[in-house]
Amino acid sequence: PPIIRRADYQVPDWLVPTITLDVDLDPAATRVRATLEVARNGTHARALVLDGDGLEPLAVRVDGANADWHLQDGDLVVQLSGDTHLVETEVVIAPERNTQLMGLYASSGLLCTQCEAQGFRRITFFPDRPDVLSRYHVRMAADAERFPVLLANGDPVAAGLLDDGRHWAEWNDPFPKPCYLFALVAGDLQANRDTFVTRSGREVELGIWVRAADLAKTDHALHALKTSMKWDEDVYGREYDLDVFNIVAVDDFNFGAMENKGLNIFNSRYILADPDTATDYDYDGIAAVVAHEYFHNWSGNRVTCRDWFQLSLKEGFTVFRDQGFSADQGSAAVKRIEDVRGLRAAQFPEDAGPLAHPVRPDEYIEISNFYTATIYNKGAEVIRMMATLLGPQRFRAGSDLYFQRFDGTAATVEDFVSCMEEAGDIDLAQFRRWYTQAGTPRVTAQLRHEPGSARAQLSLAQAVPPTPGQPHKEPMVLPLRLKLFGGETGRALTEEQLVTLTDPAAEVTFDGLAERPVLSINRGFSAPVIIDAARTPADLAFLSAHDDDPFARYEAMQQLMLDTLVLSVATGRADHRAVVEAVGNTLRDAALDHAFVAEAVLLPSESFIGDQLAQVDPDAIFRAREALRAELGTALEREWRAAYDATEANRFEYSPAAKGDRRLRSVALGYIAASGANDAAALAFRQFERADNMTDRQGALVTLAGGTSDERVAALDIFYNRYSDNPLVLDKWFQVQALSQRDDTADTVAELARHRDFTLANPNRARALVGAFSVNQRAFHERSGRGYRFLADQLLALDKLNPQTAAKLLPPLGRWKRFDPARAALMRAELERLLAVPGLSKDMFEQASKSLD
Ligand code: HT7
Ligand code: ZN
Repeated sequence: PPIIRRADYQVPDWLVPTITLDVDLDPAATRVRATLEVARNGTHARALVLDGDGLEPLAVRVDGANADWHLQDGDLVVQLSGDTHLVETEVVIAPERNTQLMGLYASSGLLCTQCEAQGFRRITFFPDRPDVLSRYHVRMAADAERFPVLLANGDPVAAGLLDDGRHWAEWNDPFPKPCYLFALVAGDLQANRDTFVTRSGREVELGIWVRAADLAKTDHALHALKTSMKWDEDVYGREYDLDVFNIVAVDDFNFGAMENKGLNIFNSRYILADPDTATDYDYDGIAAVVAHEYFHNWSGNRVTCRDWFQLSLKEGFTVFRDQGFSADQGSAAVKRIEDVRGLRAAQFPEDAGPLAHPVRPDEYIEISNFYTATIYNKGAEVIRMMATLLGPQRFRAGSDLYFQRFDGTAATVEDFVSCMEEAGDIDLAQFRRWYTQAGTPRVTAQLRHEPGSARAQLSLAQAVPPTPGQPHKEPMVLPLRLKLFGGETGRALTEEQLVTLTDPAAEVTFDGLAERPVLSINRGFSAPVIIDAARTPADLAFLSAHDDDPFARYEAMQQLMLDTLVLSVATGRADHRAVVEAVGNTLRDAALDHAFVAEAVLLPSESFIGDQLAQVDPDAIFRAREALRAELGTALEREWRAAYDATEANRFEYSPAAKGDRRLRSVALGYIAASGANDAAALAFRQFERADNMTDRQGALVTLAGGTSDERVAALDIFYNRYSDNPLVLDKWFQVQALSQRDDTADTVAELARHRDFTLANPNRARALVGAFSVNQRAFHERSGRGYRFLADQLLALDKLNPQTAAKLLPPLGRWKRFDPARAALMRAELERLLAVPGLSKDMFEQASKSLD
């Protein structure tokens, strides 16, 4: 398959100022008539090329007459003589046979679209690129009984009945948009409605559209929508611009959600919630994704991307915006901890592996493979660093300038950075390397203290590792927030300062320090780097108790746990004393909020421990981690039980404090079970049965599912029977088992893949079983290699239905270089097996071939 290169970008030959779509909807045969006003862009004699994917033109007319056209690799090539023409095309498509879930497809009885990145070309012939912006007028017709609701982008214009049991509706979107933001929905839906009055007085009709039976589960999403609309006005000065804003929830969706102009389409898992079926994690995810898609109305829709290499322009910025929103709704420190944990779990391994790519990539084969943690989460960290360097006022000025200057256009990362530079009066020339160089920088920090002269010297050095195609790296701009604390008194010895490392190495001197200082560095995770600061267990334990930045306290505890575990994996000998003491101190500190305590006492994941090692030994890591868990459980059993009892609630409430209690309660339960206490399974089962909410119920189920008790089987059966008609909760049932630490998880997962409720056709279900299993380090890397075989088998089956979702599940197989030669050979063999299959999608080809390098 061809490689698309950023350097080859050319402006479009033809623009399409307006498009009228007439869509006669039917699941088996939908007729799409498109009328495009086309305008030659510049002086050239090139034909009009309209992208098409699987389309057959039934008619092509230019200015009302039959046209001179041909098909080339699925695209429609039309010879045109003048500078402006009216081009009409007609095609018939079959949404019910669309298993890729790109373009127009059917999901649980409704018809909906997904066009980002390149789905519009599966609906009609069009220049499917984000820098062609058009005004859309859409007329659709459908059976009135099966599809009583007809929605599209923009504002509704007119609607009426036809005489054959069908009805029609017309929608008009006044804002020019790229075709990836086009959407329509037809279905038997009901709306949870409300209004929002913008700060300039525009009244916006809001609607969250779902099946009637799900209506009661939409209040949280609606509340999150209104809160986000207000937040974007207050924090970024961004106001909504249409008279309606609709969200539709669908069951089959390749991603989390989609920001189509005025008509967001969501994976139902990011809309539907009630206490009985959704965890706090689900509730938080819903608010974050609702906010994210809403924020795209400005960062993505009003200002869009020139080409797909600029994807992080909208995604990195919008993630940064949604992170800020979520931080403002509860504990900012806990939110930062969660975001950093996510970055380390998903983005750091990506940056260290064969699929590493810069935040602004230089080339791709299939763009949907680039909706990655690097584009989204590292992209957000890059924006965060600019915000740190500029400070809040100048950052806001930069954002205002960007929105004002590029409103209604398709912009580049360079445009964004230039606005920050201009408004911030700052030189970001070297900083731009964050967009061009892949790989996670590593910073070594060494603090030396001379008591005699009361001076401390901090030596900093940075290195960016080689990544595919980038063997040599230049130094980056690394904003590091740091502070010194007195090792004996615990006093702050300095103010927090921002040291920006730009050279390969630098020295920072601190005077007037009679007391031995302890270094707190990269506070708030001010730079997305790996810090190697060689601090003793005692100093880390000290910081975990005394640092005045909660994030830094968490970091110190994590580092202490990591150092302990890495040593124990490497030497087989374990000294758990410092961790036990530090965790005990945290548990006994009554001033700490429970959500923070729950985060702080969690051990690093097996994968993250593996990331610290030259070669991953999954069994040794599992043993070392379990041993520490057991010791923490036993040594602090009194504290865990106290925490468990103190966090019992009478009634469900969704508030930061109640969420923190539930989180800590489940963590405490896990440690009580790890201690081997006789009553642990009974305790978990009691929690499972008495819970009035899914957080507590799932927390108990996770603990039981990892053990060998009789209660485990009972709880899994009860859970299944209770929720067998709720697909989102059944996903949890599959996922909990796929993540289990039991010895027989690989067998269980193979069995579950044959379960009557398992299907690869639904991406959520595929991810719940196959995706979860492949990140279960111990089970997936079982020495026999059957985990690898299982994944490859599932990928091959899924590739035939939905290549995009299949390709996104492949990366765990590509981590073979990190494992011992026997495992590496088995993993490579599966990648080679995939590549040898005739008809493999280009999505899978790109992921598998790059993973073999
Ligand atoms: N911008 C949206 C991306 C998206 C997507 C990409 C590939 C295939 C399917 C997709 N559905 C949605 C989501 C977002 O970042 O807001
Ligand atoms: Zn997004």
